[in-house]
Amino acid sequence: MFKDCQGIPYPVFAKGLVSESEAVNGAIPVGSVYQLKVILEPGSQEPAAGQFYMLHAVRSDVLLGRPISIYNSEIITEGKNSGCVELTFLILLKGEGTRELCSLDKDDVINLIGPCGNRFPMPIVSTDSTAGACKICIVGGGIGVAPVAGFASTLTNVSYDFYASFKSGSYGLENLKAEKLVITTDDGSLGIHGMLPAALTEETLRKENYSAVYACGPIPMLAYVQKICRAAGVKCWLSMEAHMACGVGVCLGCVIDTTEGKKRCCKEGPVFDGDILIFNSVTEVAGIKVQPRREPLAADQEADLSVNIAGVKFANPVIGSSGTFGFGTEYKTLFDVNRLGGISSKGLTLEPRQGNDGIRLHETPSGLMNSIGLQNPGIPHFIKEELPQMLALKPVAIANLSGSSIETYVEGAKLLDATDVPMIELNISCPNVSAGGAAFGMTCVGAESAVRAVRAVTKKPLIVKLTPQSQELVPVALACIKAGADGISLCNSFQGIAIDIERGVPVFDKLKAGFGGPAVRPIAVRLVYEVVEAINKLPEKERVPVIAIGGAATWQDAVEFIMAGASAIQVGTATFANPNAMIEMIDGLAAFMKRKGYRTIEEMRGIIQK
Ligand code: RRO
Repeated sequence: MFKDCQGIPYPVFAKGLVSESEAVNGAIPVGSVYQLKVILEPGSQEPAAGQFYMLHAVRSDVLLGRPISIYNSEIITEGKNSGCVELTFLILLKGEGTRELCSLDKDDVINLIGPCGNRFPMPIVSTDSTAGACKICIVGGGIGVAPVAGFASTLTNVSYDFYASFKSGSYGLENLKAEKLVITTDDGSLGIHGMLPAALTEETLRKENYSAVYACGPIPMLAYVQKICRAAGVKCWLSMEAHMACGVGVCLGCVIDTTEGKKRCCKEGPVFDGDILIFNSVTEVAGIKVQPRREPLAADQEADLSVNIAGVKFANPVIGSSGTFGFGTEYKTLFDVNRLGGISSKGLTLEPRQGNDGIRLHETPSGLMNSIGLQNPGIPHFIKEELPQMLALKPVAIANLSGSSIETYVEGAKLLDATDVPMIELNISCPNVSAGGAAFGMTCVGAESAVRAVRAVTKKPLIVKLTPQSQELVPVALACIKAGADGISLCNSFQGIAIDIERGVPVFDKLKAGFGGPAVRPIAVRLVYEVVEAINKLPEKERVPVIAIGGAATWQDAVEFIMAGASAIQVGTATFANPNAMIEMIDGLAAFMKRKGYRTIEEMRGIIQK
């Protein structure tokens, strides 16, 4: 047993066995909150009320465990697990990590780090009968009910009132022995219609003569509890939540602001003396600035997803990325490709090419390396065989033009110029060829000369696809615009090396290979941001749109790129794993814009730039 001098157990790394996992009754929407019971190994210690565990499924697609508060803990008294600790957690389905935890089945094994953090201080019970009431007040908001309900169930000889606030419905209140249980719901589905202030105010605190308040819930609710407690002169203990990686105080990711400086939620918390917590204004949540609230679009109004790129109208901003979508028809039987905004062809050269020898694909955690080497049927073949099929589809057809020299780029551009293809994407960023490709995109001089030469032979809208490998990416982008680019797409794949450690050789014949997929997304978002930031400084008539490329897989990723300043998003690797990824992206984008009141992509575009 590891405990500190106050008897609070220290965390250990352990395996637990799931004994029960089911959706809780009463939560709305149904299935949004799960109850997970986990049996710890024999000899494990019981946690104290207020502590939490980092929970991580053994087979998991997320990197880190998720901090989940204890709802209940007890020692099993019968059966083969007699003497073992059984923990109960209530888990709100929020993202991938919690979805995994909620999908666990009985007898699944789970990794736990815990119990973590401090505990709720026990109320002081007065033995002096003349001292008056010492009833405490317990407040839970949403999933924050779990730790405070867990705390309430450990109280003996202490009377308490319990205030529970939910958006809709209620859960987690079954074991309470409150003198008074007050429920509020935002939608009026249960109890008092409204939020916590509809039931608990400074006056209530005074009238009920509470000796202390214990609360856990959303930040605005805790800020309110702090405010009324201060006004009424009542002590409050607030259980806080923060993003964390380790749970044991080393990652320093979960700090929150207090009058005594930054404190770690996992170590000095999660329960804090309410007096020391600093809550910021309504334009911030947990220290993070937020955009002013927007009204959703009317029920009968849909967001307009269409975008105009270099004079070409796209029905929506989602484009199948070059090299991952062939010529548009290959995916036709897998999903409705006509719903896409655009399709960029495989990189094309004047002459047909066989591409590279050896291994061409290599998967990494969250990424895909490739060394295809510009295999393509050649532009004349493309024009005769593939382009007509691309043009017959609804999405805007984009011809991705590559070459090994200025001359071959120019000859290819001339051929494409004579077709009906509505847009050319000039690829000066292929990482996998010995001549041309990324060599042009690395420097301003190289990029400018390629763009100028191609611009001279075609009036078609010209998007230039850049490499993230350039040390001067922003100047390269500006040089392309100066030379006549109508838009920029970035970024092509990053360069990486993979090694076959058993054979002691590089995985790829050409040693280096292109690297893309979700792993690169945050870097791509930064590069898009920086290029858009530079473009925004140009005179208005010289500004061009930016198409983001780099690991986008979900609608949330698309929103992120648009908020960084992109006008559209190309999706590559994600389609291989989930052919529906782009459809889900379009639908999710529309739903998000409706919910957030964005009528057009332009209204949302670049909002973090402003
Ligand atoms: O064919 C390729 O190896 C390739 C190309 Br053309 C490109 O532009 N980007 C990439 O990652 N691979």
